[in-house]
Amino acid sequence: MPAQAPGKYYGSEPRPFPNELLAFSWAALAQELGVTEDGAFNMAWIAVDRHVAAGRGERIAFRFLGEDERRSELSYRELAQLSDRFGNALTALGIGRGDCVFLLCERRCELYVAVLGALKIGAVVSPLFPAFGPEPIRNRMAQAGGKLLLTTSSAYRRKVLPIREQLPALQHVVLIDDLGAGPQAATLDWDSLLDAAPDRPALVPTAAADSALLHFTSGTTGTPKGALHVHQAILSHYATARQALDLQVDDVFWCTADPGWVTGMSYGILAPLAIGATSVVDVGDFDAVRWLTLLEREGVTVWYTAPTALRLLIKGGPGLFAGRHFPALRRIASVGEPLNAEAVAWAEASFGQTIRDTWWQTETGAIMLANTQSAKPGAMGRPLPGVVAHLVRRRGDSAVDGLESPEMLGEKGEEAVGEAVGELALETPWPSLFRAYLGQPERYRACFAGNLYLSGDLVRRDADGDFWFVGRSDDVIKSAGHLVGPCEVERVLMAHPAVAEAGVIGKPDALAGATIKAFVTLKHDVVASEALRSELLAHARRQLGPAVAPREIAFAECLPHTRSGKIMRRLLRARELGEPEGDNSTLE
Ligand code: 6R9
Repeated sequence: MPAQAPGKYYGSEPRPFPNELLAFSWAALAQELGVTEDGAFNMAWIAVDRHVAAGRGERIAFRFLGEDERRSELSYRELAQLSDRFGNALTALGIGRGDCVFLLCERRCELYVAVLGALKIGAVVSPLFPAFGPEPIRNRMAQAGGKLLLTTSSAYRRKVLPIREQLPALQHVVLIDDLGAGPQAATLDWDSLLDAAPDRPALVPTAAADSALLHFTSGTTGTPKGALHVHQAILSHYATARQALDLQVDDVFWCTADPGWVTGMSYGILAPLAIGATSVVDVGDFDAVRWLTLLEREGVTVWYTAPTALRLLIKGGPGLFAGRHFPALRRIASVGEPLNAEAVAWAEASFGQTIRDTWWQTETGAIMLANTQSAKPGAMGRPLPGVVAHLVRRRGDSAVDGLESPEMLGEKGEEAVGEAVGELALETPWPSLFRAYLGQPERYRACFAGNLYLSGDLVRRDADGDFWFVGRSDDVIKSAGHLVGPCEVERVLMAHPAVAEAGVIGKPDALAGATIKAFVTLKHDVVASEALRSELLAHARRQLGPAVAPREIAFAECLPHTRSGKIMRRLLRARELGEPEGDNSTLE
């Protein structure tokens, strides 16, 4: 094992980053992106108009793929012009700096134009998952006092009309497809709105620290939290897309996330635009054959996706890959949940490419840890340049008290090295760090201790300096005195050839405090049986030892996931214990 070089957060061997990335600074990056000294800073200008000004306007920004194989392309110049028009239309409607614009529609051209147009005039953009029903829409729009909503006529009729009276701040509803349904009272039509708008530049001078994006995220308890991000976050999107995804101007990039999830905004829209790459946008949801066809036919070079999708592809069996080739694909990255080592091995066999894990949160706004050159299957990687990560233990027993000076684990002086398990904490600030939970200042304050942001994730750092996911601190199980991270158990179960996916919970137990129960789904050609159950129990016991191995294993057809692909252990637990299911607004 190589010795740790003093003062390095990355370890010394192998060097995960080329020298020019290690030497990077936020100030130099801002300069590279054309940020001037006059204090004006607009992420949409950096993402789009900057390329037009530099003579790159004819490059393709987005290639949209419709349900019916229809394709359309939008150049940087067209995106700049359309977003100007939408921005000017918003201004004409009285929407301005700091006003909140909500988006509720599938991944189609108008959504992308609207995001950039609203950002240009300093409005705050909040994208909702298109599959949300009325209640999650109402909750989020009411919290933020949304003034304008962009949606489709069918979503409007089914989901928004029933709650519109409960949204007193909502002044305008813009429908992007007034077709068929006929005009609806008290709504505006996208085409007429854009036709009437002047096509001069819509830029309103915004500043780096002005609010730009609002992403709702669910906690274990309480209402969804609206994490607010500012214009300069795009510095993080740009830097991390290069560092962690190796995204370059010539790439054909496919980020499979919907903009309703932070990944679909930071990396589905802003990062590839800032870089000047071409993004493929697929309107459809996951479909194994469609996805593989898309990767192959569109010549995707960099693919950013999530473990659940990868596991669904694995479940589809090797036959899916017959006769397919992916010569263009040079990078696969994953985010959102633990990436098991088997999925990495499968990708190496199926695509001839490893999968590089990345770790981040709605709150961090951009990737913080990533497997770059030194990909260790199953590990999340190491802090990116500009990110300083520590492992801490909160003092006091409570999850939110005792934050004043958390104990640093495995530290020697300034160095954050050495093997340890603790809560992942990041030194603040960085450009895409969230600036508020809208209207919930105490919950925001509870995320910080001194200059550290506390992530709420338990993580193990190994002797090489690689980070491994252990679990959300709130999902952690205390069984017979042992702290068990559900993810460690799930990882072992998924290493068994019969298992596609596993979700692990603690079941209250008078003796042990909690016992460990696992729910597993099986691969496509595997049949559940008592013999298999015993085999899995034995396998887990062998790998994990009796203190950590599940006592019970149940076979399931599927596991509950959030729309961003995370297993909802909280829901598995509630269903197991017959408790109320709580806030299910993000359930897929
Ligand atoms: C981008 C995003 C954040 C939570 C995070 C952690 C989990 C994210 C992960 C991962 C294991 C990874 N998570 N990346 N767990 N391995 N590579 O996912 O944001 O929806 O806010 O979720 O997701 O628990 O704390 P968000």
